[in-house]
Amino acid sequence: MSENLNLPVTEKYDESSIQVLEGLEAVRKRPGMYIGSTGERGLHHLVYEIVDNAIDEALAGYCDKIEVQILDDGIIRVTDNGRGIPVGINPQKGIPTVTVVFTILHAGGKFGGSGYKVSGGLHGVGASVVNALSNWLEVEVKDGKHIYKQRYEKGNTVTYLDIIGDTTETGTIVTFKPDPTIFTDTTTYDYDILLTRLREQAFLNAGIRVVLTDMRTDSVTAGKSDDLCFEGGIKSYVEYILEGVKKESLIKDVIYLSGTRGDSTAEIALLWSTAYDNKIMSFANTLHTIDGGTHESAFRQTVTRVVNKYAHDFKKIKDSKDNLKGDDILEGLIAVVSVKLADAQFESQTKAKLGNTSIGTLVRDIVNDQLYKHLEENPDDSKIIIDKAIAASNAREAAQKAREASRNKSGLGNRTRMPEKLADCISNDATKTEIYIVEGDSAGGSAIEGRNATYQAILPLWGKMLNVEKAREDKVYGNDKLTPVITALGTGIADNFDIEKLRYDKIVIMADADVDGSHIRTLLLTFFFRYMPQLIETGHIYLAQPPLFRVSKGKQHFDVFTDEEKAAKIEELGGTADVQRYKGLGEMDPDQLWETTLDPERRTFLQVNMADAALADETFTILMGEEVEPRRKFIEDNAIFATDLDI
Ligand code: TTJ
Repeated sequence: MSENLNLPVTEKYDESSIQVLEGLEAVRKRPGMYIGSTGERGLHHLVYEIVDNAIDEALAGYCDKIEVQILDDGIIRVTDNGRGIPVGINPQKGIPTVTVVFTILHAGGKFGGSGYKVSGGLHGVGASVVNALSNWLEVEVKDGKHIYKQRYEKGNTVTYLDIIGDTTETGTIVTFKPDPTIFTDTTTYDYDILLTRLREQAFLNAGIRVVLTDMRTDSVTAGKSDDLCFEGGIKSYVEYILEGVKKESLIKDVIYLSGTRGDSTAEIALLWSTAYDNKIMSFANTLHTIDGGTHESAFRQTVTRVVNKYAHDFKKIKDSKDNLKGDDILEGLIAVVSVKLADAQFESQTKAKLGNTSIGTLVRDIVNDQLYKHLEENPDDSKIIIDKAIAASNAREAAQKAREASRNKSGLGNRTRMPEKLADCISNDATKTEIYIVEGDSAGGSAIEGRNATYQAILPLWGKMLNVEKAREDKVYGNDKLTPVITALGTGIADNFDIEKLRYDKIVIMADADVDGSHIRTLLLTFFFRYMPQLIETGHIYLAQPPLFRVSKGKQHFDVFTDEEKAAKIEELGGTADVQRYKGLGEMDPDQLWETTLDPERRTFLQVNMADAALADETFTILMGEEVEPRRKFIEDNAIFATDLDI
């Protein structure tokens, strides 16, 4: 131990630096502006903000290991073995740089400003936001001589930057507890959410090692640990996605293309697989651009152009024949497009669409030159890619014919016959009506009896649904499980989708809280996501939340949704009460179903949103693969892809 124990670092460091700093007040007032949301997503975002700083240090070449630990009591610890945040006095502010990093709001925040930071840029962006939104945060810095430590509460310094010991090591440790008065939905970290994002970072930053460990004693994932390090970078990412979808690669090796212009770089890894859809993941400054943007559209367009050009130049398709369509060329494509640039501009509501045009040009030039060259040099690959595109084109034309045939079958113009199973509502005011898609005939029967028939339609579904991911579009049209859903909604699907024809305002999936229920929910969500994404985008899809218990005392009844609520209610009733566990929707009588799940005054719905669905889609593909066990496990772990919404 050092004799400097608990001495302030410098005499200049006086009381004036221990005060509420204005910038952070703003963060606590409007947290959503800085971290997007105060829900589960925002809670996890705090970890990414801190880890990003350590990744910057790793990218600068000074750190080769980053540890993220989930501790009890909602606490997170991030450790790196970099140089350590500087502890010297910042000349502008007159306080240690590390204190500046955690207590002064930096410009260009992810959600406030327009740009994102780039690796090698300003360190500590976002750390002050995390600090402001934490009950407490402690930073320890090892600079090869001393161990420094400072503690903050709700963003305010509460101790000096103390020297608490000596060391020959270097690095930074940040430990924080998110403030439960800010994160009112949940303060429980989800191992798999963190894992997904950290894995993404490890793939996009080749060679960086990130170790995630669940140190909690009371977690379902307690003791779990993942050591993430991918020397192959985005090439490994493409292989990982391929493994996840349980498909085979059609070509020998992952194709890798890259280039630099000015201070922008683009890296692309791709292969063609036996899948029927494509999976193109794009990133800008390691942030997933879910809505794509200039880099992704340049990639799609140029791959299409290059394959067509090659096919014509080398007489693989007849001159007289039209170009192959983008969708057909891209069928089976698995690709990761990662660009890094200064001053990234993001568009769209979710800020997940890249707008910089110059990066599109860079991607276009790289694909034009390097992919064409690859096709020339690897004729075996080229033949397979073109044959696959031709097969896709034929399948698409067949599907189009099947679709036209099925549309003409009714022979009644716009009036389609409704499915036999549908108990439709009386009103046809599509701004007020609701359709419940119900798992199982017996629950369907109770729902039909219990509903408000003026506005509520019931469509019972039964048995295992079609696995959408494994089926081609032409099969989906003929499937007897999904056809009633398509017909009842009235919109058509895919290219023929027309929201104007939607027959209901709310589409409510109602299934049990067990594995089979999850299965049906997941499959329906997959189906909507793939074939009617506009329904999710416009907020029409909901998940019903049937209660799990009924707590009764005398004539009073209370329906509750969780074990915690049950315990709280019993307590409230004086410690004793009768508890009935609802085994499933099928066992509720019509009145109970009305009271708990159908009555607009009393029910709870979860609204499915596009961001959740997009995130879910990454896993859906894995989920819907051929192997049953991982799928079942995943469904059990993640039954819900939705955010809470009381209606
Ligand atoms: C800055 O330039 C001088 C040497 O140290 C550089 C730096 O800031 N390194 C650094 C910051 N390493 N690790 C961090 C860091 C790590 C965590 C976990 C959290 C934060 C906010 C910063």
